[in-house]
Amino acid sequence: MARQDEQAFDAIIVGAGFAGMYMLHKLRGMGLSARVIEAGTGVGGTWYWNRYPGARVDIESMEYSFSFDPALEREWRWSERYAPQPELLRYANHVADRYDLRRDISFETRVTAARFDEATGSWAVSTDKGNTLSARYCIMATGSLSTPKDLDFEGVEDFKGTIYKTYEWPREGVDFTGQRVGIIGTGSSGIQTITVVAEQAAQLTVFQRTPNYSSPAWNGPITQDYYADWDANRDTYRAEARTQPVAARFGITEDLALETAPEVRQIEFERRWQIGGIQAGYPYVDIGTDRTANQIAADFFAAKIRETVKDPETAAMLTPDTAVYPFATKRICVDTGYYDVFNRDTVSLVDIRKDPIERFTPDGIKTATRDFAFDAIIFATGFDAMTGTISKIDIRGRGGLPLTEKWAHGPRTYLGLQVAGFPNLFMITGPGSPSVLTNMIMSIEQHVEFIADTIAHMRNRQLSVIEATPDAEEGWVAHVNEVAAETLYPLANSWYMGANVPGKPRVFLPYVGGFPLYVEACNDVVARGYAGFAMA
Ligand code: NA7
Repeated sequence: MARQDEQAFDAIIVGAGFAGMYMLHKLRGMGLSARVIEAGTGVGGTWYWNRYPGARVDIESMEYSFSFDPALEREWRWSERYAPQPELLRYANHVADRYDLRRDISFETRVTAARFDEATGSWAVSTDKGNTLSARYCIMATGSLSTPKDLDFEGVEDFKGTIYKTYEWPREGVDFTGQRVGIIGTGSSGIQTITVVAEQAAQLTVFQRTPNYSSPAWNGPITQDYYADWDANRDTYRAEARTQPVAARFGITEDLALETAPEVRQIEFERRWQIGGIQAGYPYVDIGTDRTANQIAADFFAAKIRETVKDPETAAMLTPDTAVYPFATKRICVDTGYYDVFNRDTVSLVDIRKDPIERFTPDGIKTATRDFAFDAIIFATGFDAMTGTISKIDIRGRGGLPLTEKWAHGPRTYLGLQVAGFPNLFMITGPGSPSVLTNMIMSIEQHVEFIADTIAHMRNRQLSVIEATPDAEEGWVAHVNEVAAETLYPLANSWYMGANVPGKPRVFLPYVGGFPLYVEACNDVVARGYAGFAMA
């Protein structure tokens, strides 16, 4: 009997990254029992798994930290403007310690299935340890980029050297000194890895399928003055972040590139480049919606690449083609000396659209025209984003309907929080919410607080089942698509579109309306008595 009681909770939370940790803290504060199930041996999610060299956050550290507790914010001091992965992991551990979270987290346990029991209105959650827990609420805090893509190259197993994956990097680190290294992938993970490995390797060969836009981080230590300013203006800065589409202080205005004189534009682009980071790509709103405005931004970035990379042919290869994807329709990377790396004699770039990888060999990689010999090959090939992890769990809703079946043509959600037919199941930063287009920490906080408030609302009214209505879901999906169609985003074969995973439906996954509009929509739903949710 006692054992059974131990297995029944108010909520099961899947994942102990920032979302899962804050959700646990919040529910506990309401006097609810919750258990977090986490596959890793520790907390931290993304920052637990992605330990590759050079891994760091691309939103400024102070903004990429919890705002829910000003005391936590005051006592934690980041060392760098863009914190490196080990420090982000220390922060995650600090949060776990500070709020004594670990006692309610089961580590090294993976959730394999979750079934809704219509008779009891609760979820049965099974794990790879062979046990099944039951809970009123099942909350997916599974992260947006947490399932790596399959390695789709022939002959990988033949390679006699060592294969590394950015998302499963050895904890002890790797020293590439004297080695011949190949790397596949030039997204954010690849770019960050390349800049560090280039300093060690005897030879580094970068296999690029699609070049990315990258802006300089101008990373460096955070000064005492910075902290004095932040401490004095903290409330203003946090409030300002919430007014921005990306939920970070990017200084995004309503200005249009097409209505601004070229010389004024140039000054503004240059000013932003000198500040650095993702915001460098967002001086004008029409860059995201108008081809001509978009090209202006692309041209500015292209000129920066040409200025930095000495070999014109390499510079051209590193420059994205807006006919392939418009500027910033793939997430802009933030780097420390990326383009400069290609001025080293020891670094070379292979355009695998022109010279495709045919297969891996015992010695390395064979492309259509060349054989490369390597001691190590690094995969930085990305993730089955936003739906990959949720879809790997056998989730069944009303009538035993599998979520994967419901989502066969792409995810359908209400507000990115719930799915019709799957009562009491919540997603934190799920598909259909701003999530990956924003400062994740802010979006996580907003979702956790929405879910907690919703559960409190239900408890106060002695309600125990909440479910998005099919109409509300239909309306939200249509709205998500409409807003995306007004932008250039759908033109790119990006992971936002599911286009990086063969066979995945081509649907724009996040909500591009921006954080403030989204928050307004959520607040409006609450003000209208949780419109679009059926409660019983
Ligand atoms: P990304 O951004 O998806 O980058 C993956 C990279 O790997 C990208 O350059 C891909 O080229 C390349 N790739 C993927 N599959 C292949 C194959 N089969 N052959 C050659 N090249 C391939 O993932 P990241 O981990 O770098 O970053 C994800 C997010 O994390 C990032 O946006 C930040 O938000 C943090 P492609 O562009 O598909 O042609």
